[in-house]
Amino acid sequence: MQLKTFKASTMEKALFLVKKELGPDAIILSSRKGESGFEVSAAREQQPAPACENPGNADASAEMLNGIQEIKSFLSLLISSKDQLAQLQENQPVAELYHSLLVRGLDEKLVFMLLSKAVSDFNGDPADRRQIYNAFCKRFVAKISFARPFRTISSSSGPAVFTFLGPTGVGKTTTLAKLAAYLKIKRQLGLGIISLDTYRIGAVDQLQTYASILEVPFSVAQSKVELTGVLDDFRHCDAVLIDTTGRNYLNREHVRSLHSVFNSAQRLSHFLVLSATAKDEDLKQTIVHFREININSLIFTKLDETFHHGCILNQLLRFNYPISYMGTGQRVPEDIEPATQKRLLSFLLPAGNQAA
Ligand SMILES: Nc1nc2c(ncn2[C@@H]2O[C@H](COP(=O)(O)OP(=O)(O)OP(=O)(O)O)[C@@H](O)[C@H]2O)c(=O)[nH]1
Ligand SMILES: [Mg+2]
Repeated sequence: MQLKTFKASTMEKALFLVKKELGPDAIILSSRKGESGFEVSAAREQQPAPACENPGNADASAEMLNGIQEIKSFLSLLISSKDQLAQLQENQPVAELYHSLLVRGLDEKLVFMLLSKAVSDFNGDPADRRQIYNAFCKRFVAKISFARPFRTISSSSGPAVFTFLGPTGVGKTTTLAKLAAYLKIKRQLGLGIISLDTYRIGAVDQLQTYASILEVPFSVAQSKVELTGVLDDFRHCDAVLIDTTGRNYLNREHVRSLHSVFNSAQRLSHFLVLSATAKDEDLKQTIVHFREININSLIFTKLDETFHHGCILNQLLRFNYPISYMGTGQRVPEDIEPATQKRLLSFLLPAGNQAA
């Protein structure tokens, strides 16, 4: 809606200015006679933005349309199931659980859908909070998958190559170092480490330091061609870990330029590393942008820096990506753990609150 006030010496002149500037569909909101003449406030609906040839803007429009579509589908879900929603709200244990899950940062729509299904398991029979919670957890775990990306590494078929992708400062390099230590020390595998991050000052030194502590060969590549060459140098390794530059991946162009570095012929497993402290909507958009790259699994870091882990669960429920690891602190190599069902369930409600 575009709003404007017009001043003229007569009402006719003021109305003429309104029509001239806002067009014949302008709506008159108010008119009054002031000391210096007539004042008319008018409005008109904003014109839709013209179709745009810039691909960045086209992406933004597509995203906006997706967002609108999502709101529409949630509204129609709410309308079509309003009786169900009322029932959920009337049922005290269900309503309590519903609100506790929202407080933990879970998405309202996802909770509503899972909880409605959990309640439907009881066919109208009364159920206490524990029974409903258990039914909810059953539905929840059925939607989440886990990846164990290093389980199948074998030296016979050439190196297994893993990349660490994700936004700035989420812990890509630190996570790579933690997992490199695990592969080298616990699994006794022959490793190679490559840095593609020549963008940030000090990034190469940071990773090189970890590589030399672990006594793992290290190389830097600045282009697709160089990466192919370095991977060839590491062909006798069991596994190769590749660090990448952190960028603002809310900008889809950055994902595209990252993607262009990888050769589609190379068999790469991509970890998308995300911070548990990021906002739900930003995580969602980042994952949407990474759809162009064949993501193998998600890694969430900085679990220790937040009390509410709902945003992790939201992404796992929304997207089909499995979760592999979780970073729980700054210490290398200690602060990392494989994601498990038990641990994710502990994020739903604080212990002690689950059975109450
Ligand atoms: N608390 C906490 N800090 C972490 C964790 N993982 C990494 N960090 C810290 O986050 C900061 C950034 O870590 P990096 O590994 O450099 O992050 P990055 O994604 O490689 O950063 P860029 O390469 O600049 O995009 C460092 O201070 C790490 O110690 C974690 O699980 N918990
Ligand atoms: Mg880094």
